[in-house]
Amino acid sequence: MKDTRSIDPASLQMLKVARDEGLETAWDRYLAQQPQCGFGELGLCCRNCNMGPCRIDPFGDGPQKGVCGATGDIIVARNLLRMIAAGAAAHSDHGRDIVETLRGVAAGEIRDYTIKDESKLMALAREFGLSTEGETVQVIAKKLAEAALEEFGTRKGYLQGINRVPVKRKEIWEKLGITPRGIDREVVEAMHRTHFGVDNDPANLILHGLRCSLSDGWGGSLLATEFSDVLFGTPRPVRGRSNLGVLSKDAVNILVHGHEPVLSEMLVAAAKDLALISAARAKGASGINLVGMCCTGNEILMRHGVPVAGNFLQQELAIITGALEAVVVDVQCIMPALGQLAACYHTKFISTSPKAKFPGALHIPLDEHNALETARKIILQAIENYPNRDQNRVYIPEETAEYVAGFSVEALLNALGGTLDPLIEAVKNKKIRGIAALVGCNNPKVTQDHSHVNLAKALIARDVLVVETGCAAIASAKAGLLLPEAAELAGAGLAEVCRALGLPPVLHMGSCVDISRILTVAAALARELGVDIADLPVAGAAPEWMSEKAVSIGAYVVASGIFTVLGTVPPVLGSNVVADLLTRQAKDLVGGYFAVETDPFKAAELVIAHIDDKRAAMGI
Ligand code: BF8
Repeated sequence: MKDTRSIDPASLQMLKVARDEGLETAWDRYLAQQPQCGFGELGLCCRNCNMGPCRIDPFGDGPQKGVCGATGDIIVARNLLRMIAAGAAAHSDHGRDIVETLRGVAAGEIRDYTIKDESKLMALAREFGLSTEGETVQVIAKKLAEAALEEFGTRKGYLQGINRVPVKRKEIWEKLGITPRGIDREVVEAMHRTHFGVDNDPANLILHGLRCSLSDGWGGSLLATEFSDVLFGTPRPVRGRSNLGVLSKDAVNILVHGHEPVLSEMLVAAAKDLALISAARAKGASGINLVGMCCTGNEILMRHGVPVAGNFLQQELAIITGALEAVVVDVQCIMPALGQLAACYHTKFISTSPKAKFPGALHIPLDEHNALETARKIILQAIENYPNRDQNRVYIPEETAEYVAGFSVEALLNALGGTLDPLIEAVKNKKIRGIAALVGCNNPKVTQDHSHVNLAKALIARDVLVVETGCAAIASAKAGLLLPEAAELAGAGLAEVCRALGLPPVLHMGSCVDISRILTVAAALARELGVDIADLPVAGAAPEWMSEKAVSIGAYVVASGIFTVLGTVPPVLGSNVVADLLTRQAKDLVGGYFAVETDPFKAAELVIAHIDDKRAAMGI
């Protein structure tokens, strides 16, 4: 019988190895959870106070109210707002860490990093209204970082990032009272409103969810992206390889997994250290092979072309290759199962963030003030571990595919010759029908990569330019869609544009916080055309999403005016009121709205119909 857990041959091979070795993965644990809690699936259980937990009977026979009197509509809306708040907090706390690193570098307290993109630093300083005249780079960087830290608890009215959006969009947010004021403030207010006995109006709760998510997209995520570019360099097109076949049979394999580039940048530098390479050789290895996974993988892939071993559902499979000397993690999307699994092999599971400790992990905290030394220490741990590898248990799938990544806004503009005009022209003359942003995770509820790859293929075949981030982009990398040669899979118009500009039809724009790059391009296109973002022939999709961060992303993309298709069902179906708000009323309120479609081919039709509607409305 066909194994429907993945379409990725490397993953399928590793799942066979897992079965033969009697090892469990997320797919097994997902099966063991069946049937999953129906109340939870519908969003109808509430644990917000200790009179509960309460749950609402969706069939109408049992209780229709919690002990406090909360209806299903209130409970579903409160639960969704908490998901958004958690997702926004994760992205934004990541952003804060990057800003604080820049502040430390500028103040001379952190010495192992330098400012890699001074012109971006200057551009951001101007954007923040800071005077740069006669100031040193260090002073400007310090002022900028301090101004950016203000964004988290600002009292000046609203977030700086909002100034990027067209006036029409700002007016919509103002009218609805959802202009984000401060990043931390919106998250705190979300928690306050969902505390017992505060906000009990589903629409009011959802509107704050939109505001909270906007503080992520146009705040925390935007700062994470922009300040990472300043510190580590703005990505430029770069070639590399993807999938588990990037692991080496004879080198010390180190997998970096998580999200923040602060440590992974140092690991990239340390892995080139000749003394460490010699130490690896002295242990019988051919060298050091640093590879990435998930979004920290995307960060170093975008800036250095570091190989990416896979996306979210491959984190356990990478360990099961038996070829990893170390898995090094920081924060987010790291399965707590990794410690126990690593113990079945010689693999060292190393956690590095004081915020994220795991069972079975060796904790080597990253000290930003001594970051290179921390990175060297971690790499030495992996080198020391190489002789413990049992080569008889090593199985590395051969699958790899080349990618071209690194499409920051600046790189895209560069490819277009310095302005958005060629892109606008191509859209106007319908060589490019529209633009779709495909983002998000893997989820064992659906076949790994199936929806990502098939949705991307279906869209490019119909001349929709696809831009991607996160695990969606890694799925496309593995499927060979991030190469200029993939233009042959595109419709005639898109293929012509790709060939003329040397671009792939699917552009990798970075990690999940880098969806802010996509927002920036959408806002710039709208401003150029004198329209609102909601008027553009643009759509979003999260075909295999699973995390709370993805809920925040979906919310800010919709609140920014962009129609978004979800490929896994969000826990809101317990409330017709909330489902109707998200899938219908949102269109009138903010221009964007959600659809849920689990079939990627049907999802492609929804995206294309939306794009065609927008084209017709614009008269193009
Ligand atoms: O932030 S796509 S599984 S890795 S949440 Fe996580 Fe989802 Fe992957 Fe990156 Ni984004």
